[in-house]
Amino acid sequence: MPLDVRNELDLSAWWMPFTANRQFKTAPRLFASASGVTYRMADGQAVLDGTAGLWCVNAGHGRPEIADAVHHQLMELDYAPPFQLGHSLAFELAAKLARLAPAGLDRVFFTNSGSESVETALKIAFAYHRARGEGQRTKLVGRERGYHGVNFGGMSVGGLVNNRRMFPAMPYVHHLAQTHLPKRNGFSVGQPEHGAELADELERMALLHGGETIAAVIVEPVVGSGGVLPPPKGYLERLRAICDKHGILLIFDEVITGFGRVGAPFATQRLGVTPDIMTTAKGVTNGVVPMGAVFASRQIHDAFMQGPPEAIEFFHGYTYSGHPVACAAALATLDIYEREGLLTRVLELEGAWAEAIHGLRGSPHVTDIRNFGLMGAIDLAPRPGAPGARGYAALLGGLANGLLLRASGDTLAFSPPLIVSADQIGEIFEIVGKVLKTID
Ligand code: PXG
Repeated sequence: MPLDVRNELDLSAWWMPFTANRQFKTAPRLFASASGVTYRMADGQAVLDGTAGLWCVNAGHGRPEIADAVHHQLMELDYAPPFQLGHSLAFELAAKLARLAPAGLDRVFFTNSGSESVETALKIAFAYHRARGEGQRTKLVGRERGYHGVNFGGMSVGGLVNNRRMFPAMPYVHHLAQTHLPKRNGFSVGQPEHGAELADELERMALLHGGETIAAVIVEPVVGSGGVLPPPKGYLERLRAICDKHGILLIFDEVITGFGRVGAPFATQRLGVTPDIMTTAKGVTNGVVPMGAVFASRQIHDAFMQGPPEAIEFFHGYTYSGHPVACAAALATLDIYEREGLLTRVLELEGAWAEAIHGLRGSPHVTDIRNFGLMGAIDLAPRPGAPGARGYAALLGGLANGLLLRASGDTLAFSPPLIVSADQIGEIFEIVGKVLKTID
């Protein structure tokens, strides 16, 4: 029996995140169950998951192997403190993750979310420089349209105005220009041709502030929340070179792009540019138990390991760092990824993906389309005087037609589970095409 949510549920107490609470509570949209690439809503409607939850359910929903591993772990060892003590699963998982990462990025610090991974990475960067006698490196560089979670460091380096305007940000943070150049790169398939020179702003900042005062630069190798912006060809290479010239650490935030989303374990491998630190979360457990993992280079890690061996090297960590249940979920998830070839499956799908999404060029309201790996975005022209209204109408239209898409302002984003079939990809964009014709 479908649940009559407004009569049977008290909706008032949960202050919902990133949500128009009052609007939502007048017409709540509740998920009831999920399996494979399909959600079922509380009203009984089946909905194709065009977003892998929130870019996280990479192996699809309802995987029994993960459920069994979690249940087993809860009964075996439900919790263990991670400070000055340990348990074997966290070591096993860290070793497995290190083998997936690019050579050299093989030291792993566990967190519980993408936001915590970012804070951890920024703190590693500051503490690394300090350990080497370069404590004057107090500045950070982020980028416009970047999203690095919601805690103070991540918010400060982030570049989405609505996430920043209500709060005081950290000082000494500068931002590179965003890389979306629709006039030069409109409707690019994959990495756009133009814009590598935007990375040279980092050189300008180094000249202005002193390169030796900048601790780190953080970017998403492919921007996710900010609207799926693949890096212009040559851009990340230039950023890497400028960082090397000035001793600045390069951090890739791979919270979305990690774990197969772009056809390789991590985007760094697909794009051929290696950072010094890499942040991950989401797909590490298929989204089913909160967890994040920060990868640091051997060189960075070893710089901490210099003092007396009884000294704690890094005063940082969380009650739930390396939580046994999260580790069990992650190990079962990595097994699925490996067994089903999911970390590279996108290489087979991305041609069909690109063709399907770019097939909507010319549909009503569409001003740009972008894709990379199994990520895609469609920009809609905003309704005059009502930015975001058309995107929201598309979200509702998608749901009514059996598709979950992500609307961020007037940009529609797509990132289905990596088990999606070519037919389902066709279905996703068929529904989007239909919705675009019906919304005004
Ligand atoms: N970095 C990146 C690149 C992310 O995409 C975070 C950090 C923060 O992760 P947590 O686990 O703290 O939420 C993210 C999160 C969207 C959307 O609509 C994307 C995220 C979160 C919420 C919404 O695109 N990504």
